[in-house]
Amino acid sequence: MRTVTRTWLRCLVGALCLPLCLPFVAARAAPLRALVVDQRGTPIPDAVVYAEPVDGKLPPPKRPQAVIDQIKRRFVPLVSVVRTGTAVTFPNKDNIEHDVYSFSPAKRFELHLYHGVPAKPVMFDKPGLVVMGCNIHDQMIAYLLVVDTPWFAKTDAHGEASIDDVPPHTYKLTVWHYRMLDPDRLPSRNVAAGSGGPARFTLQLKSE
Ligand SMILES: [Cu+2]
Repeated sequence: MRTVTRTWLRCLVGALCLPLCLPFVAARAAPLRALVVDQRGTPIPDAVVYAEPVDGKLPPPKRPQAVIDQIKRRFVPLVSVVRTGTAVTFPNKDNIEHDVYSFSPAKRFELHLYHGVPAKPVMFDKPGLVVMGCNIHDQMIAYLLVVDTPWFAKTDAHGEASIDDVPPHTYKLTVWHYRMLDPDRLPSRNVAAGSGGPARFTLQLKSE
């Protein structure tokens, strides 16, 4: 009798849990992929690809943080992408001082001559492009694209980017590169997550 009751209870629990679990199974994450080439068909590294859900539903931010180093009088990496509201730290790993600044409308700031890690990170609270330099070393430049989504990636040496673990949905995929001829008109396309092959984008680039 006890065994029968236990089996019956298990069935009941299973029947109750199944509908509760289904949404989680259905909401399994899928990748979004892109291939970015220039006007000659050459794959482009360091292009930013970001995905905004077409219904505008975004997960709440989790106090995102990022790091942009200064190594051998260069910013590393040259190109970064972060979600709006990200705190970025700028460690100086050289044994000379740097003075990091930006005049970009999305974020004006200056970290006066310093060594090591600045005490406070810089908060990037507006979307847009932030171009950074060093007041001492003119050749130093870095690009930070601030976007209103947590789903983004950069293309690798093969021009490929994969935005992993996005909930299954349709997204507006947008592409940006720091050498784009027309940065005011970013190419974009609606793509369903997990829909197979990469979305191909051709960018018109300035020569280096
Ligand atoms: Cu410098």
